[in-house]
Amino acid sequence: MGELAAERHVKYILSVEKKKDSFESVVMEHLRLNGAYWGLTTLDILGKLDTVDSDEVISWVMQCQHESGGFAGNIGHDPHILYTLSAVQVLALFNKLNILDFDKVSNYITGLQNEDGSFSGDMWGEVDTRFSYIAICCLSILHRLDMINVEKAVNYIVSCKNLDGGFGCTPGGESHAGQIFCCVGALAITGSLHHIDKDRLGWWLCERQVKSGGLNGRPEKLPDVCYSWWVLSSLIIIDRVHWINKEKLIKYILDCQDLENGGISDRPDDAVDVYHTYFGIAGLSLLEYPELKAIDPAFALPVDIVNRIFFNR
Ligand code: GRG
Repeated sequence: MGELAAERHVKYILSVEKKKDSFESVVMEHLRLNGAYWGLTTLDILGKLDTVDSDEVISWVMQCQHESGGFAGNIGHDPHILYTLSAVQVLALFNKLNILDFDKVSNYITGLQNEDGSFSGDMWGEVDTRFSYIAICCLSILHRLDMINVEKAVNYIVSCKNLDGGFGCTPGGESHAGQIFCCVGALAITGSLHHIDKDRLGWWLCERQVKSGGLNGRPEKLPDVCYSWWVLSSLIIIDRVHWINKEKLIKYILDCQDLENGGISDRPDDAVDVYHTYFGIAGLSLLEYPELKAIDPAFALPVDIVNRIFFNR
């Protein structure tokens, strides 16, 4: 089996940040804060976060904050709950949460909870269990979970559970591994895992492994490296990770590396990007691949950062 080309991946991540006119940078312009979270967390898992200028990053992150308290994907764009979590995660990586006005950010998130317990992503109202996870994760990091109606939030997530044991975007929505991560993560953070039928969900999740060793996100779909995160983190949280073949998955992720220029793609020989590089390396960390920092499956941040947030205030 090949090895993880860690140094090349570090170079790749740093090069994307520098090439602001590249295709990848241009298409990522409006969601740059998500990209920053993916890239910087990858560097931290690889033990190389100190290769970036933290002051520069932090000053840019703070310029993405809107007067409502929410963060936009880039300077001058509209705020959204998606980028608000990324901003909080990036500041947490650099141990700089203290520069945030916790109440202001939390008020923005609290204002997005709907009467039925669900969350909208922004003022335009789209509802999705992704936003429930983000609200719960973000408020928990800010120690402000008590500002929302947690019971209603949990009941809404449970109403998105399907007969196959999985979860969808909204009630009745098809089970999808990405939404399952969001629902399982949110239930873990709120201490509500008893709502999950672990054997039934574990069975559905382990059936995501295909012949090549890679994982897909739902039946009959192609494998994609990013599901190494969405599926594995869920399996770990419900204590069923031993139901998949770890060796084969490690091999699949390593086969998706660009060994010349660094970076990881969705499938072998496809073009690499920061998103798949992050979820490939985060997946390897969940698989306890050597020399990688451990990552927390519910908060999607390195375990040492999560410990600093919750035990070292
Ligand atoms: C902090 C890690 C972290 C996440 C924040 C945004 C979010 C919360 C979670 C997103 C979860 C999600 C829905 C992931 C799936 C993304 C994806 C690859 C969607 C592709 O869907 P299709 O239908 O692909 O294009 P398939 O693989 O089903 O063919």
